[in-house]
Amino acid sequence: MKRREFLKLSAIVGAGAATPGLMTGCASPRLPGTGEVETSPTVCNVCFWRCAGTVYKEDGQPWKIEGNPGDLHSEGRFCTRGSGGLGMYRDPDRLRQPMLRVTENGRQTFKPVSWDEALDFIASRMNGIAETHGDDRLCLLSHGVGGAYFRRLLAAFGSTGFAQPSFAQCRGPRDVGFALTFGEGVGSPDRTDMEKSRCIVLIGSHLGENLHNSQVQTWIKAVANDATVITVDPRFSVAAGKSRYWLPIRPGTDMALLLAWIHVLIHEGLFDRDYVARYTTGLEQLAEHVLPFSPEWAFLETGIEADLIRETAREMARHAPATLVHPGRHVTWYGDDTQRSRAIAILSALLGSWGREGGYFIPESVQLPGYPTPEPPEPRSDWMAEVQKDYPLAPVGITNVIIEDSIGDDAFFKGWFVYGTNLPYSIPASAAQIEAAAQSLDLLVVVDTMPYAITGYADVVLPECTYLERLDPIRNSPERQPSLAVSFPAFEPRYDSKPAWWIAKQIAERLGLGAHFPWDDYAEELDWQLQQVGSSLDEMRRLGVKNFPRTTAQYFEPGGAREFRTPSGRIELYSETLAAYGYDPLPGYTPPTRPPERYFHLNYGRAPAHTFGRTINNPTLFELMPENAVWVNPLVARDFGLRSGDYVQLRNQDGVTSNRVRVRVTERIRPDSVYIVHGFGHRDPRLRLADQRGADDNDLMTRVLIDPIMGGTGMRGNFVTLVPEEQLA
Ligand code: MGD
Ligand code: SF4
Repeated sequence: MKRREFLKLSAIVGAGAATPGLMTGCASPRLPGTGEVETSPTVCNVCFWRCAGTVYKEDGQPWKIEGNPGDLHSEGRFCTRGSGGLGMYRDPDRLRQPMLRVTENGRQTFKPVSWDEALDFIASRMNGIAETHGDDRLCLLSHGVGGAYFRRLLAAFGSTGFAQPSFAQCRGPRDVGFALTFGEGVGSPDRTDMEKSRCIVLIGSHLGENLHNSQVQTWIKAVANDATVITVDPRFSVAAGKSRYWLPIRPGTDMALLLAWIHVLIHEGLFDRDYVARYTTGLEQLAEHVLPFSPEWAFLETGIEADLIRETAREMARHAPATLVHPGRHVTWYGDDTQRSRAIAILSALLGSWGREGGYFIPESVQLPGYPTPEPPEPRSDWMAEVQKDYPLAPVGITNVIIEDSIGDDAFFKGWFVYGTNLPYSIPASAAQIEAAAQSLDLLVVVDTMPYAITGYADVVLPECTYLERLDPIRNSPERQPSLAVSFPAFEPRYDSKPAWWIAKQIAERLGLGAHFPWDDYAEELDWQLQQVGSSLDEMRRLGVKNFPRTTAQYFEPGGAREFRTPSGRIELYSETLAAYGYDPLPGYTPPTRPPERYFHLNYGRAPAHTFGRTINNPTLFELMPENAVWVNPLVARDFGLRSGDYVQLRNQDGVTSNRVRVRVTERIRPDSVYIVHGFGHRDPRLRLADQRGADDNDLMTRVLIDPIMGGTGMRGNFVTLVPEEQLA
């Protein structure tokens, strides 16, 4: 028998029949304002931007959530998704009680158990792993604020293995590429100074569909102030519709455009000479390197007219340094992503916009001390040196590499804690590897609010309560204006769910590590931290958000000297570090593979109503967008005999086929590509709204282009064809 059979929770969790009102979120709407209204401060967790807001209850019942007007980080407003946060609390398909994998009558199944039983099991398996393999063999795969408590728990135990998909599946290449150039990354929230930009270049950043709230608001302000927007996207995105220039680039050729822009700036002498001389190193090598990459050469690769490449480069230079070449966010595309991010960083340095008004500002957060806890033990091994030895320039854990290194008897990792991340739907082509890892691991704990696919591999499933029912770590985002925000529970936890801090503390106590959580209630830790900076939990309960004065400059001192955290102390146009590790010290161009006949680039992105797959079952947000559609150019539609509203399946180059998905015929997509919104296509009856709705892009990404510098999973090298409904078996 398999060590772990994939189990669906449906038979066991027993949510009962769906209550129509709860499922759709449209139970007879109450007339607001007629009852007793109570409010409590919150920090939104529908995505990880962490906007501060207020939860309103009327007669003890959930009413609405709004932005906190005092919060500069969210500009006082919530986005579509944040406003639908109550749906997470209401979702009737939530996990309800701890579940333990057991074998009954020769078959594996999940059994509802008490918290004590579940936590005792985990502690005992952890001790078993420590005895057999060592206390350094556990790792945390996490996405979300509550991961911090499990990180503390595992570090106290002796295990520091840790990774989040936000690195290797998302923004890792830009953080590494910018750090190699400027000595520091872009960070999160992105330090883009768009409100003051006079020219904004969006390379596949589909702002307006990508709703990182305050970022979109500052971009809209720039548009209203008549800033020039140049959008590079094979698709006519929302951002393209607001732009002076839309460059419908051939997919995967952005590097050619970037090199041509750098060529124009250098060879027409349009770069910021003073800034480059004062702060950078490597201009000569760069100038020689980009000599062949003329706009005429780039036209043949990108399909963008040479004159338009020159004109847009001159427009960028005209507004510099208030020109923001946006770094992108989800940038794991074609496997050359660190180098493409380097090219964006180099372009920004030539424009003199790093550290300058209208370009990239210098962020500041509050100097908030951590709560005093005992020093964790020195880990007995350096897991990064062992597991990630092929990627010495990756500063943090690489999810896909950790998964690989959990397979087989010789694997380094023997136990996983998975917090708030549905791995098979967030890491491309990972299902088989996760399945293989599940056969090797001695312990797999999943902590989540919902019965996502990853729970099917777990030994133990622990139901966390939602952000509306718990205290979370203090929000202290690096921003223009330092501020703190605290999220208070607006409701008691539903069912038998618990906050992650409680879960981690209970496990720690069973392992004799209770000193690392030295309080009865997490509120004590938060209050202590707040007191160190002249505030308190009581004050934050009144305010929700507290702004602090800046103590450092927001931009470089004009004409001042500056030390960068690179080996040379300067901005490195030419990277000695890359050269030393055997990589190209300057970004080069590799043409992407073209789709086979009657296949198309699989393009994907976000939609305003959803946060990847995690909100599709949210009853409120589901109503706004219940399924995705595949965008198809009219020429392609005619060729395949399709009309808007028809259903097709997508089949990729390796024969993997999606759920059925509706066609949307539109000129807004190039004929060599199709486009779907990411996050749909769940296949689990336990998610009663999301199940079988739309197509899953992740499943179709079987060709993964690994970034040789930081190990990220390039996802845009996949092709699909359309299988009309009548051709389906
Ligand atoms: P990407 O997913 O990288 O977007 O958002 P972004 O970083 O802005 O890119 C999507 C865009 O890239 C699409 O418009 C697509 O047409 C274009 N594109 C595809 N191929 C190419 C190409 O070869 N060249 C160029 N130039 N463009 C191309 C992701 C960001 O969004 C992230 S990482 C997170 S975590 C947040 N998630 C999120 C969400 O889930 N929902 C909503 N509503 N907003 C979100 N904001 C954030
Ligand atoms: Fe919530 Fe939207 Fe802010 Fe994300 S951007 S934290 S979903 S309000």
